[in-house]
Amino acid sequence: MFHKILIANRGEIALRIIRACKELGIRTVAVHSTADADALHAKVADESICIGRAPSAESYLNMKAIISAAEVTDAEAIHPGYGFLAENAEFAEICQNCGLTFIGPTAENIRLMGDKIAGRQSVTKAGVPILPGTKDNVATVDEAQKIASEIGFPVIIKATAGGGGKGMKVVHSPASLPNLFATARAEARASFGNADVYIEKYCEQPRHVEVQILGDKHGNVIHLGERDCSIQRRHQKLIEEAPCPVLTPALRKELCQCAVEAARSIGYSSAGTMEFLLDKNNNYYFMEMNTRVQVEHPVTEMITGVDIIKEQIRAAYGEPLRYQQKDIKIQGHAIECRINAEDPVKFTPSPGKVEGYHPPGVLGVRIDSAIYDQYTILPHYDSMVAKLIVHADTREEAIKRMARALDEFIIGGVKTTIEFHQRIMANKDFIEGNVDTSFIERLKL
Ligand code: MV4
Repeated sequence: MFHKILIANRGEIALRIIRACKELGIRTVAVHSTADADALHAKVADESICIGRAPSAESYLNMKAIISAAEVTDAEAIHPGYGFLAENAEFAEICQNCGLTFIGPTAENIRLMGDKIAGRQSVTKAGVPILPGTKDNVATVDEAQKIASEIGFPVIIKATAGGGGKGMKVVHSPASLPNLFATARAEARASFGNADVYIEKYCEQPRHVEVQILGDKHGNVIHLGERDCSIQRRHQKLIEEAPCPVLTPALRKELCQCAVEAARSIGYSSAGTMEFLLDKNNNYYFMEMNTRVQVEHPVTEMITGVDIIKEQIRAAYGEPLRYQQKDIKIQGHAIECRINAEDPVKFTPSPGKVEGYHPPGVLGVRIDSAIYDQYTILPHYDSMVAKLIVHADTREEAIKRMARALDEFIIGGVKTTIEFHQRIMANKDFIEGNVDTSFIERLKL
């Protein structure tokens, strides 16, 4: 096994990876910005190195500084976590060229799935259903009009280099297309440095269902079931759960098998996620693949008992998966609430000093967080400060357990979204599993 891993991230995910390394007997190197000298990940790692100033571009996205830190400390591998450099194919390549193992898929797989058109085309070859749409970029308004009328309105314009919802435009009529097309291209260029867009049939009020994949370097690929991530606001997931409350066993089997075939067809060798839209009639369509470990991976860990990060590290080292598909048993129900240091109504950031920290506990309650009493939540980074995850025998019990845990959870000194989550746990539609991706927008608070 690796002797030493550098973790190119911060916050709860850096801590999560350090904990996995400790259990695997691997030494850890944390990297941190000047502003993060007091951050927990930098304190609990075996070594820690400052890699630049507070802005991410100068530190957590600073490839040269990170590679240098790995070289100075004799680390053999780099775990990128999520965000930052996790889906940067160039970084994965640089790691390999420097003799460092990138703990993730190959640069080719990252690049393939980073191009949303190429990703769509590639899974289609494995027999995975996609929504009707273009096989190439759409360059002009005329072309866009022609395609939209063929597919039928509403359509959605998406950035080819995008993902995660940025720069997407829903078009309901030919009259509104020219402006939205131009805006989509401009936003794509501004966000991704690439104005390319493509067009798909728009699926109304879908659920977001994604399948957790684990692959290794021996050609084995398994799934760990699905997660329902329909509770989102402006493309930020707020609550995730597993399993999806509306899938029948037969449909679950089909969807998960489909995701495995798609991953196998590209020789996927790490942890990854296939994202699908599930429409009102329970038709599913591939959206995109995330070639990283995700924020919401704990709900899958809770219902399967599989430590996804440890498996991902083992796979990167070249070990075969320790599980076959038949070993994976889904047990009970898990829910995760992302707790952000934000105004619970306006969702505006609320950084500042934590004054009083009292986490909930007892059976079936897990907290992934890197904050502590008197810690100062910084304005420079993501506002997520804790993930509260519960596990119970049934969905109904999991919701009750989450409500109880939220009631116990005290994060003083800053505003948090705890009270927002309390309202959701008491919401009739949520309790009945009657949600889709526009649930939050429709919510009357
Ligand atoms: C869609 C869609 C409807 N139809 N594609 C949002 C994130 C990005 N991965 C793709 N997204 C969507 N793609 C078609 N053809 C609706 C969304 C979407 C969405 C998807 C999942 C979760 C929340 C969402 C919120 C708005 C739109």
